[in-house]
Amino acid sequence: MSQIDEVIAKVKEKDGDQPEFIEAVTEVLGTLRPTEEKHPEFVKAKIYERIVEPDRVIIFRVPWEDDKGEIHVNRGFRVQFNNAIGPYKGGLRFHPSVNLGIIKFLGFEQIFKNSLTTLPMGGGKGGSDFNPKGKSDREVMRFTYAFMRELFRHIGPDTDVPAGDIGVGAREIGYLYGYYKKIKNEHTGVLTGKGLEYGGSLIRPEATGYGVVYFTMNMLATKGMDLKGKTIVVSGAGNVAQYAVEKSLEYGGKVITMSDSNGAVVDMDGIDRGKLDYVMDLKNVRRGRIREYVQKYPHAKYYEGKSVWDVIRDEGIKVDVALPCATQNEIHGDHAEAMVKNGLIAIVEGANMPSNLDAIHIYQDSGVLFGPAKAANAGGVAVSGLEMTQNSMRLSWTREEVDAKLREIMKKIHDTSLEAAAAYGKPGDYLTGANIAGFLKVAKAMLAYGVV
Ligand code: NDP
Ligand code: 2IT
Repeated sequence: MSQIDEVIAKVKEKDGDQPEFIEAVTEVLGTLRPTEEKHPEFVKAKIYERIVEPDRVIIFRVPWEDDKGEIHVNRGFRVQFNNAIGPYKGGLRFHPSVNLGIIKFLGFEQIFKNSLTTLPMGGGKGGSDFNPKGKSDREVMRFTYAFMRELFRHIGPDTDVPAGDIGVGAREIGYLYGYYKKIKNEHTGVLTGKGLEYGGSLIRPEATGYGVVYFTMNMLATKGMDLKGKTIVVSGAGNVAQYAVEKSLEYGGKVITMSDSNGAVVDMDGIDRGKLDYVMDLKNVRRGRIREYVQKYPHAKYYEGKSVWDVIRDEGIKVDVALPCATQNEIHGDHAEAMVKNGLIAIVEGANMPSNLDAIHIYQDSGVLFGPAKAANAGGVAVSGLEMTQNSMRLSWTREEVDAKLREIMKKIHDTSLEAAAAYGKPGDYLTGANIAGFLKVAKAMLAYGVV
C-alpha cells in the first residue's frame, strides 16, 4: 500500500464524521500519487500524513443578543491548517451548514490554492453556523463583534489573516475590522476585503469572479477559442457569481442563469449589463431573493427548489461553458453527464469543490476542459495577498495595476498547472497539475523545517 492510500484510509477512519473533508483529501491526495515516486524524501518524512492534520483547530462559543434582547449561541471556528509558506490565510463563512468538516475541507484546499498564487500565504479557514439571512444590520453587527471578541487573540497580520466567503462580505468585514481595531488599538492588515477607505484593495470585490473568467479565457485559448457568443451558465448570485457574470459579458458571452439557495432563474434572452445591475442591487443592497428577478423580467423563468444544474439537466438546455459559483457539491454525476452529452466545452469552478467526485470523473473521461476550484478561483485570495502587500507598504495601487497583476497571476496559475500535469504524466489534466504544483512548494518547505 502506498503512503497516500494509507493516509486516505486513516483520514476516513479518524474523521469519519467529516464527509466534505474526506472528499477533499481523497481528491487532492488521489492526484498526488505520481509525486510519491519522484520524491521518496516526502514519503520518508511522512509529508502526506502531516499535511492532512491541521496545525491547530480553534472552536469557540459566540453568544449574542438579537434586537428583542433574546440571547443566541453560535459556534465559531478557525482552522489554522498549514503555515509552511506564509501566515495562515483564508476566508470566514457564515452559513447555518457550517461545521468542523466543512471548515477543514475549505482550509485544506486553501493550502494548495494559496501556494499556487505564488504569494507567501499559508492555508486557513473559519466561520460560524450563524445565519445572516433575515437578520438586521444591528444583529449582524452584534454577532460579528461577539465572533471577533474571541477570534482576535488567534489572528494577526503576520499570524493569520481572515477574509470573506459565503455570508461574509463588505458589511461583515467592516464590523469585524472595526471591532479588532478597537480592542487591539492597532490599524494593521489583519483582514482582507476591507473597504477602500480603511486599507482595502481595488479589485478585491471583483477578483474571484474576474479571475475565474480570466482562467476560462486561458483554457479556451489552448483550443483556439474564446467566450464570444458562448452560452454560459452561472450558479449563485453572490460575490463570485456577480463578477463572473460581469466579466463574461465583457468578453461577449451570453449568460443565461443565476440562482440562490431557494431556486434558479433561466433567462434565455441573456442576463445583460442592466439585468446584472438589477441583481447586484437586489442581492447586495436590498438583500432580496433571486425569485424577484422574474417579477422585474417576466419573460425569464424561475424554478423554485431547483439548482441551476437540475434545471439544465431536466430541460435539456445546451451549455458551452459552466461556471458554478454557489457552494460545494452542487454538481453531481447526472448533472455533469447531461451537460457533457449536450456538448459542454468547459467547466470552470468559482465555488470551492462545487463538483462531487462522480462529476469530476465524468469531466475527465469526456475530455471537456475542467478548471478546478483551487486554480480557477484563486484570484480572490491572490488579490487578498496583494491587499496585504499594499498594507505593508502603506500605499495603494490603481485599479489598472491590481487588475494587471491579477491577470498575470491567473495566467501563471494556468500555465504552471498545465506544466506540472505534463511533467507528472497527466498532460491536459488541470486538476492533477494544480494539486501537484500547489503541493510541491508546501512539501519542500515542510521538509526544510525538519520534523515540526
Ligand atoms: P456569497 O455569500 O456572496 O454568495 C453565495 C451564493 O451562493 C448566494 O447566491 C447563495 O444563495 C448561494 N448559496 C450559498 N449556499 C448555498 C447552498 N447551500 N445551496 C445553494 N446555493 C447556495 O458567497 P461567495 O460568492 O463569496 O461564495 C460563493 C462560492 O465561492 C463559495 O463556494 C466560496 O467558498 C467560493 N469562493 C469565494 C471567494 C471569495 O472571494 N468570496 C474566493 C474563492 C471561492 P443565498 O443568497 O440564498 O444564500
Ligand atoms: O475560498 C477563498 O479563497 C476565499 N474565500 C478567499 C480567501 C481570502 O483570504 O481572500
